[in-house]
Amino acid sequence: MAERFIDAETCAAQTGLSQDQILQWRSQGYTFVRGLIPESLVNALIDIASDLFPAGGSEAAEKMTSFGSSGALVFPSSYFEFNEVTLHPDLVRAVSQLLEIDTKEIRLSQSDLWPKFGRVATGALRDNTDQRMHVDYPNHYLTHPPVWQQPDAVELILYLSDYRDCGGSTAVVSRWGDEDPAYQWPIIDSPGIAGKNFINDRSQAERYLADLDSEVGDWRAGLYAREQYVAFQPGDILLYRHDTWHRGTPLKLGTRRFAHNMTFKKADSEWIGNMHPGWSWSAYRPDQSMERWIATCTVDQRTLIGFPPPGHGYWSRELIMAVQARYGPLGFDASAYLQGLQ
Ligand SMILES: O=C(O)CCC(=O)C(=O)O
Ligand SMILES: [Fe+2]
Repeated sequence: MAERFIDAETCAAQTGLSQDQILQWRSQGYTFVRGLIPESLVNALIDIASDLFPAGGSEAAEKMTSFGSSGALVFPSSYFEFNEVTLHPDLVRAVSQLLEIDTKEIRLSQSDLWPKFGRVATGALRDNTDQRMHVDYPNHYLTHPPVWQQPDAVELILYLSDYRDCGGSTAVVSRWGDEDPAYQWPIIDSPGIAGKNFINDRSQAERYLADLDSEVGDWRAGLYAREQYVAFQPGDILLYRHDTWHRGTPLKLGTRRFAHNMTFKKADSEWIGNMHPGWSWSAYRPDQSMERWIATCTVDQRTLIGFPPPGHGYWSRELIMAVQARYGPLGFDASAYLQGLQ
């Protein structure tokens, strides 16, 4: 049996993921890395989240019982560092290594930083404390993930806490190859799929599924028997997939864990939905932080959210000048787009 706890492997920011890390993600369904995001940005993000969210054990914390920040800290954010981490070039390069595509072919579809709290489970079917084993594809894909060898997205969790303080490791089930019984198609033996009730709480979900079909119950018990736990420290990143079996586990009582979930997909995978309101909807905010971000971020960062890259057939000189008129007062530099016309 493999070690139950998995330590992050350091990778050099200059070179990105190692061949071993890329291979592990491609064959086993995840890789766990350290050192991709600069420490100063990680610390800035921890400060932002610490100010924004309630303390562990507080009354306000008791009310936050589900996944995500409910829009409180999602892309695009008024916090510069949040956007900077989300579209960090080293992170995006790691995604391009895993998907074997140019960074220009990658789009962001999720960025959500949220607190999970250590408390006694409420007993509700949807309680998020001790999650049922699951795959994430149903609420990202309109369809079903493609064959294992042709992934079209990368999911990741950037941890901003230390598991030695708060517990709450994400558990993953490593894929053992094409014949692995845990990873056969179609992927439907999980709550909320193919007409089954959506139950998040582990014990209630497993009782329900085993009552429906005892073989499925036994098979799922096998998934739990194989789960391994990421021993995360601030800045560590779990890169995984929409078809990787995994789950969130309970935190130590009274503690708080910050996790930042992101998803990057292939630009032409329209069946993978955006998890947040369309990016331009944020231009409705009075603070104009989204426009300022667009105006001053890099050309590559713009491309990651669907802004047409230099050389794209969308652009004409007139159109570039119109966009320049919109964003110029906020610092936009149109030169790369103008050069792309030649
Ligand atoms: O909280 C975690 O560690 C994992 C969360 C998760 O997998 C989910 O909510 O889909
Ligand atoms: Fe998940």
